[in-house]
Amino acid sequence: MLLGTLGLGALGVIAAPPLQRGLESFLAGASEKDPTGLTGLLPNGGGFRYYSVASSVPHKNETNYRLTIDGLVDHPRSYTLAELRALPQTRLVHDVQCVTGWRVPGTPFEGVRLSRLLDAAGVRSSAGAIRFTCFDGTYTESLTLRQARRADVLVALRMQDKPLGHNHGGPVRLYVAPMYFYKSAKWLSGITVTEDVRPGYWEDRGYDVDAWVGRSNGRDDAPTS
Ligand SMILES: Nc1nc2c(c(=O)[nH]1)N[C@H]1C(S)=C(S)[C@@H](COP(=O)(O)O)O[C@H]1N2
Ligand SMILES: [Mo]
Repeated sequence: MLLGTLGLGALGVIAAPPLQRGLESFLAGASEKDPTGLTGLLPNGGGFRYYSVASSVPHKNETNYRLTIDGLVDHPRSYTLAELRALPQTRLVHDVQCVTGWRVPGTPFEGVRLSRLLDAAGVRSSAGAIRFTCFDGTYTESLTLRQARRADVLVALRMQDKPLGHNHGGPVRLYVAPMYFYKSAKWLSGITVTEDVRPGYWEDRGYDVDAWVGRSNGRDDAPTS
């Protein structure tokens, strides 16, 4: 059953060394692992762990990066990096919290409010959710439309007051401040407005679709609905 849900990216992960450990942790319950073995080796990790469910991810920059907004909108379009940079930027500082336990306090993220892009696209009344896709070709995420319109949800271009580097999902990642970090899809390339929530990559593997970080983390402004 579990193996039946394996995507190509996950196969890449368990095929990567150390194969035995990766396979064991996967079979132990589809938990996150260190797919590359790079954790702890990355300089300036600053408490972050590198995660990618895809074994290799293309690099994108000013010339070839595009973010597409489509689905249940009146004005589907795509943005270049320069176009995103030209929009008003919002800077937020919160703790980053991975659901596996590691945490990076007080991390600045900066970018365009997702609500601004949705308003510009003209979301249709039949819409209820957003599906996010990534140029790693594998990872997906989801939010309800109500969650997506929160002021603390960004299409992030900067982290720690620097342009978002490739390892952290640059040039553009989703940043969902009030939720566990798996909601913050790296290498963001598509925002599709849908009728209903379609669970994302880890959510298909057992993670909560509503991933509010608990009160123990000091952020208790999450609605309980
Ligand atoms: N595209 C993509 N986004 C992703 C992931 C991933 O594997 N692929 N992992 C998620 C998880 S579980 C975490 S904890 C963070 C890790 O972000 P970092 O690599 O910048 O530390 O990215 C999230 N977004
Ligand atoms: Mo995570």
